[in-house]
Amino acid sequence: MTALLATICLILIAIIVVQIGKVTELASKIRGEEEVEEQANKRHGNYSMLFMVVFLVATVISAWYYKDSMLWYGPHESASEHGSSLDSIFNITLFFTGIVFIITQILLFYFAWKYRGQRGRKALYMPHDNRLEVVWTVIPAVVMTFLVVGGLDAWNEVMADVDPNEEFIEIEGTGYQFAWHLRYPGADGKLGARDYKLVSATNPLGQNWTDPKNVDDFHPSEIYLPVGKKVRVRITARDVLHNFYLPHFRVKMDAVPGMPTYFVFTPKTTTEEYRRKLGELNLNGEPKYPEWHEPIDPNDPESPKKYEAFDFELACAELCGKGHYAMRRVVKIVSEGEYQDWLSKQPSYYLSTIRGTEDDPNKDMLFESEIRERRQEFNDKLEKAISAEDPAAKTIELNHVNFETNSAELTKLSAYQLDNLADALNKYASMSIEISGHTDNTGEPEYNQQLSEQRAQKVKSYLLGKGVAESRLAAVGYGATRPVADNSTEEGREQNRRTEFRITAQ
Ligand SMILES: [Cu+2]
Repeated sequence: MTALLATICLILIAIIVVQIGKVTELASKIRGEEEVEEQANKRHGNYSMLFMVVFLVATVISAWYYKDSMLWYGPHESASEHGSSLDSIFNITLFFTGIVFIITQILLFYFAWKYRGQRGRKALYMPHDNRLEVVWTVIPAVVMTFLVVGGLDAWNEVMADVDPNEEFIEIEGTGYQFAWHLRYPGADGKLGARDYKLVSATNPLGQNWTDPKNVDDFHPSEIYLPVGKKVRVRITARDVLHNFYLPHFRVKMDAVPGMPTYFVFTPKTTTEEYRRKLGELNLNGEPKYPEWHEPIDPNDPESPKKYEAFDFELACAELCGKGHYAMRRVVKIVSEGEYQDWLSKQPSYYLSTIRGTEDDPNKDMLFESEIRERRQEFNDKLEKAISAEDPAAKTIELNHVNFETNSAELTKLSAYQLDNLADALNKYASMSIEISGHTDNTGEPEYNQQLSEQRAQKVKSYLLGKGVAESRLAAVGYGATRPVADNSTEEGREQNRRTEFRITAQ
């Protein structure tokens, strides 16, 4: 029905237009063509002047109205050092192009009005004018040179790589469909080597675990950075083209598979400072940016205000596939103290996920730091046992002493803890110990008894080899008779298979 009415309306409008045309034609025949045409020209000229005024006023008003939504104004000020020089390039360019825009629009409409068709006026044919050519070539050339040189200067500042001798933080962002994998260098400050051939389910970045620089690298879910420190971001991609975009820091760089790119920037505003700025009040006590004072959930007026919940963010600025929108990560800019605090809580990816598993190429060795940690741990336990009054507290489990399956052969890495024990026995010359072997309850009791004895003996011989007197060492096998945990679970059985020693004299 509506469609029918609309069609009828359109037909009627068409008929009216045709009729008006016919009336005008008849009227011009009565009054004479020329006069009518001149009047029409004058009317059209006036309309175009009116259009110009409305159009320019609307342009200026809308630019003013939306200025706070633009990246380099008001609430969207740059939060990085180089960002401010990019913003001023934008402003200068907008200033000059704005002037040219307004002047040319005014002239365009003014000339169209002034030189509208009039009786007796003839067009002036001017094939060439050197002076005019020079004017409109030289002025734009000078302005363009000025803008381009200023732009180049900003570009060089933004794109300058770090000097290897200066202090900076290097982090890495790897884009894949559809997320960012972030990597930090850990305590050594250096990112470890990668090889795409090593990429697997457990090694998403293809880190080479034999490179010691990889040992402390960690993979956070958010970007944390201290304010005022130079940051170099290494940017790569694992599948298709992505784009590493930090809008508030004016950082934007393609992430290209097979070709690492980089960007250097220095954050100058912390997240907290930026939130405060967005929530600022003006002199009358009213919000300076009212849109930032709205609740984040429009249906819940009690929810936090937008400025309170604000976070810097990392996005992908390449249309990389249908899950592209999901490539968001929160960026937090904090004080140096908060940053160090956060750093100290980040677990190394290798040590927490790879170390000791099938994928660990370093299974058969200990890192210096691990040797130190284990020694410290052993000595602490020993001191505690020595000073304990309770006889039950005089027993220490040798938790890093292990044997090959169903055998009394010590594993290679057991030597480290046994050496700690030998050192302790040499240090406390009057100390005697009883070494005891324990098994779980699977298998025949006789076999377990025998195996536990052999294992205790093996530890004893090791210590004898380190120069400890035989009179200070006893070796006993207890089989499965002294469990410390439930033998019905695999976890419990693992705890029951153990080697201990008890201080019998000190
Ligand atoms: Cu992407």
